Amino acid sequence: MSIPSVVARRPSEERYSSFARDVIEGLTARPKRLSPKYFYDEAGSRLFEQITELPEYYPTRSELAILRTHAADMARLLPPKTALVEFGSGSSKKVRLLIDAAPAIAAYVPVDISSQWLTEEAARLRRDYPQLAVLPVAADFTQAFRLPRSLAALARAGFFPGSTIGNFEAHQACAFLQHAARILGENAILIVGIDLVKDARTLTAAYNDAAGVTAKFNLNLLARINRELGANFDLASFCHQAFYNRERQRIEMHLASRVRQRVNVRGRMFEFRAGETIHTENSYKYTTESFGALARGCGWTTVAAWTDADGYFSVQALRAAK
Ligand code: SAH
Ligand code: AVI
Repeated sequence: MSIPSVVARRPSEERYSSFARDVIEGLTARPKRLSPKYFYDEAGSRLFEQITELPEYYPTRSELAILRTHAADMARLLPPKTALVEFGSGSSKKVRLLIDAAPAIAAYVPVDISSQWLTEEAARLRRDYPQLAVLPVAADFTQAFRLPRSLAALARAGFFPGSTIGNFEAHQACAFLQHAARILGENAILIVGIDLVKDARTLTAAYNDAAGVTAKFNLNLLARINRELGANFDLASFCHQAFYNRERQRIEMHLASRVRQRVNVRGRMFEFRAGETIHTENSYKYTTESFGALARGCGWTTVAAWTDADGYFSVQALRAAK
């Protein structure tokens, strides 16, 4: 069986220009905004990995605890000879718990926008699981992308951990769930990680760590715009802000301009008032019920839901409607 190692990689020039277009559009908007998908160049992926190990950032530890306890229950939901597609695979650490528990997983398809990081992590996984077909796809999972042809004979299931779905607005989460149903097919299982609503102190601390790693992660977005688009953001004159918006049940991350200033991006000048922010990320928090209702409205039924001992995080198995 010949297996392409990476499929559907878009030409770098195309990726570059959509990045430039989105940055210019976002900095022109009022309020200014940038998409969190652009956090993840290689430096951003490395910083995210550091975040997952911070004492304040509970989501990774909570989700890993759920997976450790319930991976066998999740494995029972998968049909024999399954290709598991992970959306936003990052370091592919969590999936190892599923692979270890589920002999049904014959192929693993990590999909990630951070292409270099993806290639390195896929190589590591291949070394550790020589029997498993590891077929990375470098793509934006919100857009159409092709799966490797060699999956044709396998059943499909999805894995979307990390509460990455929380970085979408509700309508985007719904569009993603419908898109995933088309990719995975009728009756498929999708295992999703959801960060739960909890006290504001715990939430706020998770995005304002004492070591300043989340601040670096946020500011790396400006560093990336400087690197890739030749912009002249002065990183020292912006600061990280993260707070819980209780009404909307989301953490908001912003980059606030410390002073009045002008920034040049590809020959265009963008003005900032002192205190003006660029909104860089929302991280929505759900209840088990509110996420179940969202999924139901978008073509999926909850078949099982697990939480950790603190009730901080939930992993849910959804089934695509026929
Ligand atoms: N699944 C891992 C990583 C979560 S971090 C975990 O649970 O720890 C979010 C991951 O999604 C990053 O690796 C990032 O590169 C990827 N990502 C974010 N937006 C994306 C998009 N639009 N398309 C593809 N990958 C994306
Ligand atoms: C990937 N995503 C779910 C993380 C989150 O918690 O929203 C990204 C992150 N942003 C700041 N810290 C972590």
